[in-house]
Amino acid sequence: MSKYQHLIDSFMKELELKNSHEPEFIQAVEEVVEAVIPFIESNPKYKKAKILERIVEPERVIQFRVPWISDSGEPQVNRGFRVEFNSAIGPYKGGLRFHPSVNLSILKFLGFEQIFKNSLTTLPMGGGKGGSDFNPKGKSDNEVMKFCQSFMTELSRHIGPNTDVPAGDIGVGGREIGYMFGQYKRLRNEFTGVLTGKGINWGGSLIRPEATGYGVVYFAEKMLNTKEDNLKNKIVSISGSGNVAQYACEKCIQLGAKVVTMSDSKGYIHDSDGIDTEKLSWIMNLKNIERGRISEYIKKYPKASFHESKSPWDVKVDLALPCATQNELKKEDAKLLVKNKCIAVVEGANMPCSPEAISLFIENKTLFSPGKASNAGGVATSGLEMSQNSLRFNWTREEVDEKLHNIMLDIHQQCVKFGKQEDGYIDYVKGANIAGFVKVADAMIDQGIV
Ligand code: NDP
Ligand code: 2IT
Repeated sequence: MSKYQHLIDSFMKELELKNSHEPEFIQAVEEVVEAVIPFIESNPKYKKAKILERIVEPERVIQFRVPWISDSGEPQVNRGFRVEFNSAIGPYKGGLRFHPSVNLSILKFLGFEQIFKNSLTTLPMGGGKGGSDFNPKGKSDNEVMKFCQSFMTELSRHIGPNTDVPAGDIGVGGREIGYMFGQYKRLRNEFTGVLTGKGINWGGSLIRPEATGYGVVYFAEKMLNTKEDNLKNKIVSISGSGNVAQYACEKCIQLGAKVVTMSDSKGYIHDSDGIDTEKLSWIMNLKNIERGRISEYIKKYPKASFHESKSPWDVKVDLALPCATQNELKKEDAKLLVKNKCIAVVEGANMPCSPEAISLFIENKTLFSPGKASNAGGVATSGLEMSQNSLRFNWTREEVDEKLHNIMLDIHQQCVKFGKQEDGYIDYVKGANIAGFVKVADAMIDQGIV
């Protein structure tokens, strides 16, 4: 146990009292606090300025009613949110999630993690997150458009290219960003970079759709390089089959690895022959155009199997990339991965591994990267989209990809700087949290008590 445990415990006790109905938020703070309190104890200026106490309070939380009318003519109502968490190093920046599970706890955890992730990207972006408990599944395009327009009618009062720049997340992709951008432009009569993840013909950046998944795999490759290893011929399990999972799979294939699983909330498919480029493009069409279920894969590829209501972590692999959602990989799953000699677990989703699972990886010296480091390529490329919008200029695919690659290497370097242990093991959780914290904390000190 850390000699700082009593300080960590008393900080967490106070936080839990104030946020007792927010388990995900408490979980996200605890990870940061465990890494940062020992660092703060040897850097008292942060303690004196009460940075930790201030950084866990969002600068602003906006909650609003989102009324809309379904195709059958019935009035509907959802809850909309934007958590503007921290603007010390730039405008609030972070995605919007549309999923029935969305509540304030989930958005505060995501907004809080976004502060440190955005800091790690080296770009000037503060932290924010928003969304709604709206469920896009089973809705017509017209219903999704009606919802997005109503959601943006209120959100537009609070955001702007120099204030707060939302993007996508679970349930929010190109279609939803398009409808929201259209409504913002109509209300404000201005064409600005107020959202990222825009279409390529109207201000979007090349590589933004691919960026999170590609970034995860660039980061994974770098982690393996620290062990004089690489992705070639590695067996990989991926969870999820959405944006992050699809492009993580694509980059794994390009770098010579074999991806054997993908999943959705109903279960996972296992294809021991590997998901190749042709199979992946079938999955992309299924998920992005037909909006179908991953279980349909076994009808098309009968040699594969479908495992209902299960996660893929019982499959023996060299690398595991959880790319679906929070707390999808628990202690029991971690035990199986460790037993099966998995070399690295690289988070593509935000907080997919439970704290107990993470402890197990670190105890066993399994390479482990937290999402705030390994999935930062998405928001980093959003930052590049903002720069291109300001310049009124577009970089080529190769230029953006190279910048993304360099940013992921830089993040890796920052993790090594603060996370390398005496025995050479790199504690990426410690490294990412301290590196992300320092830049924001220094900016907060410079800007006074605001
Ligand atoms: P998508 O909506 O494109 O895909 C989400 C995938 O995760 C789907 O396969 C979905 O299955 C599955 N999923 C969602 N909720 C659950 C659940 N409760 N249990 C099991 N599976 C679930 O989202 P993204 O790919 O964009 O996001 C995935 C993760 O990556 C999230 O944690 C997000 O915060 C994170 N992330 C995303 C970034 C981005 O740029 N998009 C950037 C950085 C992180 P189903 O279809 O059945 O719901
Ligand atoms: O979690 C994330 O980093 C995202 N969903 C992307 C945010 C962004 O602003 O691109």
